[in-house]
Amino acid sequence: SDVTEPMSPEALETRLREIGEARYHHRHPFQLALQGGELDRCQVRAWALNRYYYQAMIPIKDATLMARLDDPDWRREWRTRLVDHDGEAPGEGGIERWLKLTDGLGLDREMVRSTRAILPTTRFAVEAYTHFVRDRTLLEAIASSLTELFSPKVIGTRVSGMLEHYDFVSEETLDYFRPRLTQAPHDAERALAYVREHALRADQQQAVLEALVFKCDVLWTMLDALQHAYVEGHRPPGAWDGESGLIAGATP
Ligand code: PQQ
Repeated sequence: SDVTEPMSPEALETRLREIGEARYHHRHPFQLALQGGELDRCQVRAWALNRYYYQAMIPIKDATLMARLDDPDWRREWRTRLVDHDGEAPGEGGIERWLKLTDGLGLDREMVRSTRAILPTTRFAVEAYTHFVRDRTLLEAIASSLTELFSPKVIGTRVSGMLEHYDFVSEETLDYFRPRLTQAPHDAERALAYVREHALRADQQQAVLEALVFKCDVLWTMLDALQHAYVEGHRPPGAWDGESGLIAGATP
């Protein structure tokens, strides 16, 4: 229900956590299949290939957000997110570690980095996130990162499930996720502190709740696209064919 009277920061946080419990991608059928060992190697590869685009765009999203922060203390804090993903030197950072995952699954690096074989829905969902952060208020932009409050739990379940069920993944190939278990809680706590401090009016609190719903929808939609294309078998033209090439069809 809509926020009509301002809530306490505690009550706002409770509402945010309820949204995460109900709408975060830990409930998505594709996530359940991934962690439950129900996917084949091709479907796991499709997940890693598509999710690469999210990883690649996160630092661009965070650079856009940082450019709007007029407080040097907050910019300094937000900067660590860029370093986490881009590293301090070539060969380091989260994007590089994601490529180790796609390497480990036997995907061609050039194909992955080009993003040309990802699903159109993946592209649209990730772009919607970056545009949201660019176009909405700074408060909404920061609130949209709050899904990270819920990521350590889903990452833990995903990693242990994948290690248990798939002989084609190892701890080394899933190395991407290890630092996230400390980075994500830290980042989410800071974003939550910002939101609790700045969302004081009812309309601001409503906007914050809607920003989190929006972001849950981004993540959910990315998994819907994988389910449709690679579990139910409705691959759109131009999407990765499950082996090495693309479906026959015109590419730009
Ligand atoms: N979310 C952000 C963000 O919104 O700024 C950055 C990240 C996430 C990551 O770097 C992640 O690795 C990540 N991973 C998961 C996951 O594996 O389930 C979820 C999320 C998230 O909740 O948005 C992120």
